[in-house]
Amino acid sequence: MRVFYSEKHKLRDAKTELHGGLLVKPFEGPFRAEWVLAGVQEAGFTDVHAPADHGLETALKVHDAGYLDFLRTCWDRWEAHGFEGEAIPTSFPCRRSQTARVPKNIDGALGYYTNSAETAISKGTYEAAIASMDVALSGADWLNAGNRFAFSLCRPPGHHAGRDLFGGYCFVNNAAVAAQSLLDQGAKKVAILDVDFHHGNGTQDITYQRGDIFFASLHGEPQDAFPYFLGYADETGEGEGEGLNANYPLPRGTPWDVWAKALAHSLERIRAYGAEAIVVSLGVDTFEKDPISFFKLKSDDYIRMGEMIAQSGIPVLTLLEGGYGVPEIGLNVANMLKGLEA
Ligand code: OKP
Ligand code: ZN
Repeated sequence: MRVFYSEKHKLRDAKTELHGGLLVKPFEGPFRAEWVLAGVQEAGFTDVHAPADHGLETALKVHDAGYLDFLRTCWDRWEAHGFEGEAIPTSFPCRRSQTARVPKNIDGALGYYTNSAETAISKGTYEAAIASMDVALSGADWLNAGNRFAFSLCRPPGHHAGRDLFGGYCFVNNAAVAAQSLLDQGAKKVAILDVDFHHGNGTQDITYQRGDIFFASLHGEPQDAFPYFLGYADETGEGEGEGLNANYPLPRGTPWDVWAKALAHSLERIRAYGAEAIVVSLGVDTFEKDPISFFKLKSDDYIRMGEMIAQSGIPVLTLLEGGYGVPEIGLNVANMLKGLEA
């Protein structure tokens, strides 16, 4: 399997995350990509390629143009305003104060374009997010060329980024952009299978009304887990997307055998839909030792996860989403890829 990776992920190196009322060192940092790259190379996935530049054409089909421009200019505007810390949003268009208007003040624009306040925009964040998207798009190109598997080592992650929203450590929705590329290059129907511990609220936002993308997500139940406001089982899609959104909220302590039943069900739905490719949003924060999550998967379970997904017979583009804190994230990703090729 070909692996895509860009050194430019290092440009995303925020100093702060708002967590528990404190500004802490972010859970999502450059060390994650280093651990994952080391893990996959140790496991024999050594065919590592830098991505090609793709421009914004595909991104503009799933994201709002004003939003991408905001991401591009945010840091310079924030600095020019005279703020001394990183760009953390503090004021939001919430219930009964919604507006279609984007404030011209950068502090206001930040709140307009976010869905959560833990994620600071820092110098270099945009460049890293675009490189991460290029990593995803190069993986999609590999599938479009007729190959069965690719792994895109995306960092920063993408699945919480909505059409015009950042948050949850995400800026550009790499999975949605990759799915769009697969559709643009000939597929009629694709699936995004989100196995990160957290619900892919951004991906759901982008795909909810679309007939050409089936979205399935297995995640910690929103009553008890970030992102809290989406991810319920009764969210089934709208319009052309009616029936094409499948959420599997699961409780605290969920072990592999329970999780795997939900995976089997989601794969059955994806097969029945007739997807010609599966984009897997692979977060390994389902691991028992993950510092911010509450499932109980073990390292060997990721092998079985890959095997089950490959048994669908459908080409698979795997993208990195979350997975934090412990070096085993490298082993766990490598195990999933080994399972795919088994
Ligand atoms: C991103 B991805 C820790 C609490 C969690 C944000 C979690 C974002 C997860 N401060 N808040 O889905 O792995
Ligand atoms: Zn996650």
